[in-house]
Amino acid sequence: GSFAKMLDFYSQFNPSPLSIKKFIDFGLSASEQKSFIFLRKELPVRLANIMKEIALLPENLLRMPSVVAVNDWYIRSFQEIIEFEKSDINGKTLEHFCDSLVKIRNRHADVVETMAQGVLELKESHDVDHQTEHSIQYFLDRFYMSRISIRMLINQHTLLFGGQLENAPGPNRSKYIGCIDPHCDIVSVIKDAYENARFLCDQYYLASPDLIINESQHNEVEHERDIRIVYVPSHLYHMLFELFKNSMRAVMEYHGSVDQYPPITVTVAKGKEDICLKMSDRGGGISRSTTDHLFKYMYSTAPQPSKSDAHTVPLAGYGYGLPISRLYARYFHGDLVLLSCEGYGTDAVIYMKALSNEANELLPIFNKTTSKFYRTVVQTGDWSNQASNLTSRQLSTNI
Ligand code: W6P
Repeated sequence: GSFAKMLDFYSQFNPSPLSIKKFIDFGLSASEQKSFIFLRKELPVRLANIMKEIALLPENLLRMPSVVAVNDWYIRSFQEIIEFEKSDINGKTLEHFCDSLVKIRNRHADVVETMAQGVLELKESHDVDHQTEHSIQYFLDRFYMSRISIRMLINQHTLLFGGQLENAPGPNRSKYIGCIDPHCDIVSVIKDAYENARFLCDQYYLASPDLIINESQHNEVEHERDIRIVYVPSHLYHMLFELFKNSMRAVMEYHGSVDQYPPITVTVAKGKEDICLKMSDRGGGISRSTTDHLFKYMYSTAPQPSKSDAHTVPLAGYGYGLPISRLYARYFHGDLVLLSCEGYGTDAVIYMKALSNEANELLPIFNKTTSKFYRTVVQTGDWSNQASNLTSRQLSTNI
């Protein structure tokens, strides 16, 4: 059928969210053939759902060259996958499918930066009103979440069946199921992210704050030493690395040249429902009004310092790091929140589901009501938002 018809067809289906437990069960028992049959439907469904939503973007954003490029990548990838719709299933098809997935993953490698560029192009050529900004925020959260989920599916299939070391017998056999570690040691991911952020920090500031890790003493559930979780270590690393960079920069900038910098403390706690990581810095904090902005794409979008600039800050700006990190947390029904005390420091908390069967993918669904969000005007306030002209004395006299 024609491209538009296929897009319409697949966009009518809702994506099927999988839990981490389902990913594991699937990875342990399913055949490559079964995975192929699932993905040749599920990938076009997820692609079509988000492509329909791209089409709802404000026209002037859709016309930006970077957004046109991203849209073209999606069209090409969608077409490549639906080629397999009626394929006979044999060894050759399965191999070709794996190759196509790898090609698609590479094609979409720079989507985040390219979309950010598109938003910049819009900002530089148009006045962006409140409503447009709101739509873009709503869209990018859904768009990037969709991308995270599609890459998760592609990674699972190619790692499980792509014939790498992963599946080798003997000592090279990984304990991972695709990109999931069924016994992810949280503290080692924290140390890894810390060391890599510290390397950048030392390079730029010639010093760095120490790290203190508190593993919750009241390990409610098991009484083992290390807190472990069934999770995607690369997602956790991504969030922690981003938070460490922010905390280190804050500490170094706030304390100037001193002998001792206050350490960054990470508390790890495991409860019945949640695993929480709280990272606390004494970097002077940020105002409440700034905190609200740190997850906004439009606020974070600033021209990148040129790569040739020798003074480029290695712990570079907020960029899209925080909003994307929060999406990683939310992807499996966790969250990432910031709580800052201006004049003192900042706490960042990562929540994760402790139970792998509760860690379900959180996926954007396209339907008739979705388009309303792109047209509806931002709710007008029904709370006062500035000081009244009347003083409290006048008020009390009036009463
Ligand atoms: C700050 C600002 C910030 C953002 C994210 C994480 C930690 C911190 N610390 O001062």
